[in-house]
Amino acid sequence: MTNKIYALRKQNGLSQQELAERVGTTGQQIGHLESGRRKLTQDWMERLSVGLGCAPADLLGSALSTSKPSGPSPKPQPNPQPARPSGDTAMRTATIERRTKETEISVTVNLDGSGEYSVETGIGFLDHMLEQLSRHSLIDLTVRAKGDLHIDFHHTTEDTGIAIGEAVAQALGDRAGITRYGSALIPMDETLTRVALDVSNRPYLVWRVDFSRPKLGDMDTELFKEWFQAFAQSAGLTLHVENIYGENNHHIVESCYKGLARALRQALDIDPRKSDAVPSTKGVLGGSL
Ligand SMILES: [Mn+2]
Repeated sequence: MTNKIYALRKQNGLSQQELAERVGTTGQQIGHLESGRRKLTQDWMERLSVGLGCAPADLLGSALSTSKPSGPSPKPQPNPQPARPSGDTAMRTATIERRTKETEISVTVNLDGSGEYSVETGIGFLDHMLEQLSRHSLIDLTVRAKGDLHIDFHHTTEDTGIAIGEAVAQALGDRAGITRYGSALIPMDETLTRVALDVSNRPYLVWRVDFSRPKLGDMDTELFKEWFQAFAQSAGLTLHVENIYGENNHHIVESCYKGLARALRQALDIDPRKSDAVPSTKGVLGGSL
């Protein structure tokens, strides 16, 4: 990290979204600024320093410096980053780089995150869905995808599902300690969708979702099933998604992603009563797919 935005934001106890609201931008831009993907110009330094209660120059330098800023200093937080609930200190994070002739994708996940995301797939609507997935699962998610969008969105959509699923599977390791099952019932205005899943390492998708329009934005609605299939396969999920009723196609697909997010949040959580055991009478859920 080449600047201290992240460290100062954590000191202030702010999410990316909260800081974004203070300085009049999006959470995604804050992510880009933190990672150095967006240049930290004088203008950005001035805006961010107001949001973070420091001097503009305090934003420069390496992360985690303890030197006191000269301006009004933010209150230190006693425990800004609570550890995961079990005694296990292993980080449930993973980074996947996936490169084919059709797509180049990198994905980073932190299963014990706070729902911070930075997503760029080149497909606006897919970005919107993956941001919902992160926000509502509390999985921190970074996605960079460059695909052959001049052909169509199929490869990029499917391969993004594969890469995010692989990252989740890798971060889960032997799947010890997880709750394993999760479900959610998600209303969005006139729409109601049910998602149930088992982090079983037995990939299976049941998809009972119909769309009345062929496209949302520039994206073919038939591609959403491809994304869910790819994700279930590579993450090792038994995944059932059913739109019970609904009319608006945007609501229908968004409720599917939010349902997946909520069900994942439940299923991936460490079960405090059984945090050291693999939740199967077979004793095994893990292993590479
Ligand atoms: Mn939406």
